[in-house]
Amino acid sequence: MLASGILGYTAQTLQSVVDGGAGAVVTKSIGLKPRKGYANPTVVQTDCGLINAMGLPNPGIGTYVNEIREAKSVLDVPLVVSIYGYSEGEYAMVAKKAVGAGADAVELNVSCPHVKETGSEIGQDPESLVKVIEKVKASVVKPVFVKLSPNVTSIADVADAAVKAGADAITAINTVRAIAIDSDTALPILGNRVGGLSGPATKPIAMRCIYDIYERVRVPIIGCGGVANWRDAVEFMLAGASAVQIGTAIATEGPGVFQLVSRGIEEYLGRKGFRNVNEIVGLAHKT
Ligand code: RRO
Repeated sequence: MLASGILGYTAQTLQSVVDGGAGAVVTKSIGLKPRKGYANPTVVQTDCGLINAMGLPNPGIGTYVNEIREAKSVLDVPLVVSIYGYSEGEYAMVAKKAVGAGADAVELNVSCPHVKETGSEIGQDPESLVKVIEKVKASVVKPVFVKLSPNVTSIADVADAAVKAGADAITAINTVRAIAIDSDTALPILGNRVGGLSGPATKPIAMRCIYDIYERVRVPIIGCGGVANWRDAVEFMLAGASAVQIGTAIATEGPGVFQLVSRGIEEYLGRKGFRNVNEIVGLAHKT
């Protein structure tokens, strides 16, 4: 699946990812009202991944429903709409509009690492998290994924609370809080100063999160964080992921990365004598 945040605004960019072999796509996070996002620079490249602080730029669901309808008319894979809000009522309203326009599922972003009063401020507080999920579940009939932050003491506890509140799947993980400083200016590089790290450096963190969550809950886990090739994807599945999302690797490998990963997984299954991916999900937990 395409991870939220990359190439996820328009039907055309989503289609380009499907052409590259993605089996499902997730949009950029959409809220109730338009949001401009932070001042540039919003992305910085490090030697182990990207740090971004976009600041949730989006046109708001009122406008974005047209893009959802357009995407549904051209895409032949499931469309997941990522959603954020500042209250449970906002999350529910956006979810309802997204599903009304054709979303096949919603992914609740309760894990943006740096936007105040939404994102991880909700995901790090089990009481708020439960309220958001219960309200969204009561408002839509489509599956509700919940995307969690690694910036917590126990992601398994958060996943457990999410599943008890009705989450149909857990996406793990959003980016890891990070900062880059320029030695010449002696200042942080990003406009927002603090951002979220994605890419290769986050893979072992995501692996541990998936592993911990798999030990606690019984809903599908969608692994996200540093997947760039089939071996990464297989390792995520062995840790407990039923599916994987790819984002940052599109910047380094191109959209064809999805096809390479899918083919590589199939070849691995064949070589090892497995009939399908279900046979490897969580295999690393066997003693
Ligand atoms: O827009 C962003 O800056 C952003 C979001 Br909403 C998120 O969930 N994760 C991230 O790394 N950046």
